[in-house]
Amino acid sequence: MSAHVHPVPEWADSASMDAERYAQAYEAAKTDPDGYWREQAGRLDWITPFTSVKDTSFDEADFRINWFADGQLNVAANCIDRHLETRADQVAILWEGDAPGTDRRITYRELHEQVCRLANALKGLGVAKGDRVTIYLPMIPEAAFAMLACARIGAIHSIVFGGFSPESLANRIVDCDSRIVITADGGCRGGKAVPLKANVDAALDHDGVTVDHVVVVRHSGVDVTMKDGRDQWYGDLVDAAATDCAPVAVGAEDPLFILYTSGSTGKPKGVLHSSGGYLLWASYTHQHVFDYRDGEIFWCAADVGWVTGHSYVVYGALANGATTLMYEGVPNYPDFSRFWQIVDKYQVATFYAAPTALRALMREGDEWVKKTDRSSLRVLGSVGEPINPEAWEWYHKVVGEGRCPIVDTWWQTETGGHMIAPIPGAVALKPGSATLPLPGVLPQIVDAEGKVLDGAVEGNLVIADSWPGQMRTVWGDHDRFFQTYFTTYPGKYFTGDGCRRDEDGYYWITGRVDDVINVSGHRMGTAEVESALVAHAKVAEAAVVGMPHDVKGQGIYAFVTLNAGVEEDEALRAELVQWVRREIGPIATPDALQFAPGLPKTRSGKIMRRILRKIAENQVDALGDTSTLADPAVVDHLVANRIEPG
Ligand code: 6R9
Repeated sequence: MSAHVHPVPEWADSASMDAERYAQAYEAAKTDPDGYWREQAGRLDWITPFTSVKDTSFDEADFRINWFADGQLNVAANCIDRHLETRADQVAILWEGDAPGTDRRITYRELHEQVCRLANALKGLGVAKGDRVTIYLPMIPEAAFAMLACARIGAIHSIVFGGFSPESLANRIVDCDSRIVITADGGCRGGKAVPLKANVDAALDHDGVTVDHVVVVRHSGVDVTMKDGRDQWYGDLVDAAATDCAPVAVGAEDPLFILYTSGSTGKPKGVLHSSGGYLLWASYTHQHVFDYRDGEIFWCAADVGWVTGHSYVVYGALANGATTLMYEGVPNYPDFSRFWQIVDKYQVATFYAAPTALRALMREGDEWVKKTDRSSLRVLGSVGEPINPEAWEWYHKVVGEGRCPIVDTWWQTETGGHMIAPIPGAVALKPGSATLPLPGVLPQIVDAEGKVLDGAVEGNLVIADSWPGQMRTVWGDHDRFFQTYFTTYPGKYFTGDGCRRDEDGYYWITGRVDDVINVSGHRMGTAEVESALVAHAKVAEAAVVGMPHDVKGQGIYAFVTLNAGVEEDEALRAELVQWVRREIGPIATPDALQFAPGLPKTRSGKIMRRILRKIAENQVDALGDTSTLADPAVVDHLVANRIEPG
């Protein structure tokens, strides 16, 4: 592989880690994890100091994951209170609204007051330590207030991305049995209204939802119906609440949040993160991977509905006393310069986004970028999916003018924070590679049988030992946690990703090896889309696969078998596409939907997705062996009726 190598930047000697310190830290974390993480945990304020550090095992017989287990802390106090002495008047959150010219600035002092008021209001509604609070908000400061208010009183938040449907929201409310939802009247994205409160109302009509309180932020100004005794305005509640609320001491292993994510089978899993280990990981990685420097403006463009927003818009950034920028809107509204205008407006130093957004902007041409200044930028980040070298080079040359290192960060909802990523002062870059593991991360590449492969090889990516930011369980189903991640390769955490390691030891993520697809950086289980399709009265069976997509990375291709007697036509095709959109949310909208009188199945009835993937990719010459199919003729029909994705 002769990838162009970009050397470490000239400012490496003033960076938070240079090559030598990185090598030392990596070695220390590997040989003496207790000593290394005991020292690193000093970046947090502890109410009760811990004595035990790492107490973990991935083996079935004594499976356990505990970090700093006898220590106590409060996450909100770490993100706010401890900064008040030195930075009360520093801006904690810069907010830029969807419409240019709408903005807010919240200092650490104001953040403290807002979070205390809401924490008191939640207590007044009966929320206690360990209770689950569902948050369904747009990208507004109240989302951060709500997260931190929960953390302050030891409640567990569960954020549901505002693009999810009432059905998806209801499922997530029921799964973690939350009795309270914090939402807004509506959101605004690209000048379009998002009916959040109406979606909540619809979700609460679903069976099994037992929500007592809905707290509604007045934001977009749309009309909403407020149900007496259940719904209350956020503004009224916090206005009436006291401005001081003592942070409760929580155990390091007590849960901080649940975040639902898609897997290869079944319903989305409630990924549960800890308070101590998670916050340490978010803070440590934010510091080193972005080479964050005091006083700089940090912008992570992800929504707080995803893990990237949790760890880098809120927890990592605020734990480090940063000024974090929250942007409500989209990259292309009112035009394709918007991101870079915001960079100039706030003099952003670090910009962190998903490749899908970069590819969408790249194809509009360089002028939109070049007419802005961007001289404040120092580090650029990428997350969520593999970044193709072409987009990488564009990001580097055009957006960063060759000046800013690109940190391509590989990690997952499950990992809590960055895992494989270049520390900018320490590691030379290769476009398309997430480069090297962070201290404390022990990646291995294994073959299908689990044999560890050495040297330059390709296989499946596993992590051999625990790190502090690791998820602790699947909410309500610890066995599913163990089964999903620790049984494919016993004794190791299986990531679900394929990976190549080159001759320099650099890691190149090749994408998911399970039935998870990655659409615009959003994870989707093909099984989820299939179950939405078969829930339609006219559908007998469905098989969904990913296919390459220029902008989204992967698109969704659905094969649908209709019930006997149902006519195939364009109206039904459009109806089914809309149906999925309504059932799950716009991010799950199929890019192509092909009617399939039969699906390619083995004699034992297993759908051969390998063949469907080839058809979706239009690689019909490479279908491979079809002789084991129960009825090889179905393949010819599918090939002849392939849909060109629109
Ligand atoms: C943070 C986040 C996780 C999956 C992961 C992988 C893909 C994320 C990547 C990347 C290549 C990167 N992924 N970052 N692939 N290079 N830098 O995205 O979490 O939504 O849980 O997705 O995303 O396939 O397994 P999540």
